[in-house]
Amino acid sequence: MAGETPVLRHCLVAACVIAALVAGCKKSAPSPAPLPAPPPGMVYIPGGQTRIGSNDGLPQEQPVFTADVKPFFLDIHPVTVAQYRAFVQATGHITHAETYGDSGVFDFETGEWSLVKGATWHHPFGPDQPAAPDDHPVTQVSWIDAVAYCEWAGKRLPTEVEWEHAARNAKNGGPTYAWGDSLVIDGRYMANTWQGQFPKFNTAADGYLGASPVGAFGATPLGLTDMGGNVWEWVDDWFRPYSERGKPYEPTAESKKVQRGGSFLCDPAVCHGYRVSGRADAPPDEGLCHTGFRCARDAPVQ
Ligand SMILES: [Ca+2]
Repeated sequence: MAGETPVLRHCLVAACVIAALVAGCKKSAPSPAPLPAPPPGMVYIPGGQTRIGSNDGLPQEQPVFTADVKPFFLDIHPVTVAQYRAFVQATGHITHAETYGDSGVFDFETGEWSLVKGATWHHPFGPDQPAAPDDHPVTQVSWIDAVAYCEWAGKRLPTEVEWEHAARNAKNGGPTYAWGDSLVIDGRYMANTWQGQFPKFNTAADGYLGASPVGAFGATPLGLTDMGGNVWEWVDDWFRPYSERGKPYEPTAESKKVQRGGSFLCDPAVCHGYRVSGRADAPPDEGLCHTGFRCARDAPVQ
């Protein structure tokens, strides 16, 4: 360049080098990896640090703690009667309710629980009551029956932390319910619960006295349904106070497994279990007419 001084030349060279580096950096900047494609019927749940429990909830939901969750896949909805039938037909599995010959049933007339002979996953309220529709969540399955299904399907039960993390939409916080802050949004019930006064007066204003078809309620931002109400869902963990987390635990004959999500029997004045932090517990061999489950599967870490 005519009239160019050494200093100016150096500056121009330096500017060119910097521009090239910037361009190079832009070209080599890694683009976000695509999220793993979920298996059919499942949703990808991102991992991360998550808050578990509620300072406003029941004592068993306290103290609040944080946990690191790896990404995983979770069934969109609870396992259905049709899905469970396929498992039984393929494996010949016999549930605890069938082995015992009776199982726990809630009577909407008397408002009481009792053991009913012949109550099983296909007739959850007893043999003289209607069969469970194929698209309803399977019930009258024990924790062990649920584990057997998940293993057959190449899956596993979610942990309690995973379940709540998914209900919180992997947001490390979030609203009271998996779908938002209110049970009724724009005049529409977001979950199948109890309206009226438990245990004898149920208006069924949400359209259902008992269970409802999966997917009818509670679509969440992550694409899950039924993460509150309809049926309680078994998760993997033994039921323990959160204050005992991390301490050694040896299960006994009295130990119980955790259930999450609440059910169609939840009247918030008595049981507000369909909040994201709600917990219940039951013996691992117990089936009930309002208890089901969904499965999870490990996902690649991004
Ligand atoms: Ca209902």
